[in-house]
Amino acid sequence: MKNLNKYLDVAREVEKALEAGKPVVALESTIISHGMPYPQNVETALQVEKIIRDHGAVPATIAIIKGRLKVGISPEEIDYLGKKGLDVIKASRRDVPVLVAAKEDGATTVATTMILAAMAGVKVFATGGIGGVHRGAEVTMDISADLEELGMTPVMVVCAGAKSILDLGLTLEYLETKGVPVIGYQTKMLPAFYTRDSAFKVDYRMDTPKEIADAWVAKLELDLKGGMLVTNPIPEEYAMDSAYINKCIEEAVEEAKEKGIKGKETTPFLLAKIKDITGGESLDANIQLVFNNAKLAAQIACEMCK
Ligand code: PSU
Ligand code: MN
Repeated sequence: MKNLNKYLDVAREVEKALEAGKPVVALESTIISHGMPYPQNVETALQVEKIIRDHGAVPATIAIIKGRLKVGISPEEIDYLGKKGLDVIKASRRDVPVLVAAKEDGATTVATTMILAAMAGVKVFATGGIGGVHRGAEVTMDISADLEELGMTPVMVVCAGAKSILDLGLTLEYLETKGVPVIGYQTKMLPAFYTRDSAFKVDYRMDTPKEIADAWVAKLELDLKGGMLVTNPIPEEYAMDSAYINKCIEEAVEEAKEKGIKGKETTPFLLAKIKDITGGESLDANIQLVFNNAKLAAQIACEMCK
């Protein structure tokens, strides 16, 4: 392996777990600084780590701090990123070398979290929702780097599907092209983040963490490039009414178009707008589905270590 020590800091607890073949679950930091307001972002991030521990795995929240690539940050560092919020640079793959050289902070997206997790040898990662093919991408070409990363980097991502701020049909087509298996946990339908269903089917339904772990280990051992996407529906009691949330999303997408929001601003703009329109109801749903994904990811990571 390349010597990455010059750039990479793996937390002692994470390193020890990896050396001992114990389960580790990666977590992203864009969700902290760009995905939720303070202080709920910090409370959620700390609670997610606790849930992972309660289910027998070691959490590794990933970020770039003063140019260091960090796999496993401290509660103080989580608080720092949460307070600094939108002033932390949202770091996708293309941003990494610049932030490293400039010794800057970066909040890692799904794509970048996968990259750093893979550098450290972490194979399972839990988040809320992934980026995907945006609506109108046939004109704007706005396709999240998350999808490219899933096509090339060997980290499993456990999420609650994708929000319908995206074109879910095109997102699935893209993942198919890139050879990424899309698994539904106890469901045949692709969950749409706030809701348990969408109009689209996943590739495979799997009902236990073990089934998912077995498929993932096979993909890793066969050295097939890329990751796997596990979609876990939001728990019934926290799911939102689909007609209502879809109307809010339409409104947010329309406003982004009017304001000419582009590039890396699009997703954070839409997330914040939806939260405003729903008066915080979407934030509660968001928090609960992340908890739910953390639990499943820990269960899968534990199965892989048996
Ligand atoms: N979708 C969400 N919540 C999020 C994100 C996406 O429901 O917090 C964040 C993730 O970090 C994801 C990133 O990797 O936005 C995707 O941004 P973009 O569409 O610019 O690639
Ligand atoms: Mn984009």
